Amino acid sequence: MSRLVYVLNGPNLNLLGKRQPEIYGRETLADVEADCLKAAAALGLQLRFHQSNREYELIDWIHEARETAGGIVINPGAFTHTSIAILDALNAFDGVVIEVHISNVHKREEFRHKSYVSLRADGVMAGFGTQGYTLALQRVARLLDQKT
Ligand code: CA2
Repeated sequence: MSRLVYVLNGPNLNLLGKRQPEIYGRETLADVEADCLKAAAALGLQLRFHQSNREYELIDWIHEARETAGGIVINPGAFTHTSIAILDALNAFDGVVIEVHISNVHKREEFRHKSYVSLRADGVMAGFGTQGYTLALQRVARLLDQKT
């Protein structure tokens, strides 16, 4: 299976490190991308890293991944709790899917406890801060190794 992994980020994650550091930490999304690129190189993975505030763009990247990638790491932001369309797109993807949340959504408001994406995800990281992304990449690499 392909060792290309898409790391997808949903709405408002472009504000990472710029507001609400008490919840999301001080690292910016550019810092997260740099961490992911470093981790991917060490794990023998190739990476495509994207963020969008638009649901359809996330869906288009998931469709693109269907053709080329072995894994998707996705922090869908608030779409986690609302988007059946993103769930449907992920259900059409055959590779590994890991869902990431920087904060521990289970410690927060009730509406954040429900995730449509978890119905498809092979694993879920929540509350590990931005480190959750590189931990998710480790898991993708392990699962891809097991498939070879
Ligand atoms: O904990 C996470 O990673 C979330 O996916 C983040 C989403 C939230 O809606 C989910 O319930 C949990 C929100 C992303 C907003 O990101 C910001 C970052 C910095 C400042 C403001 C927003």
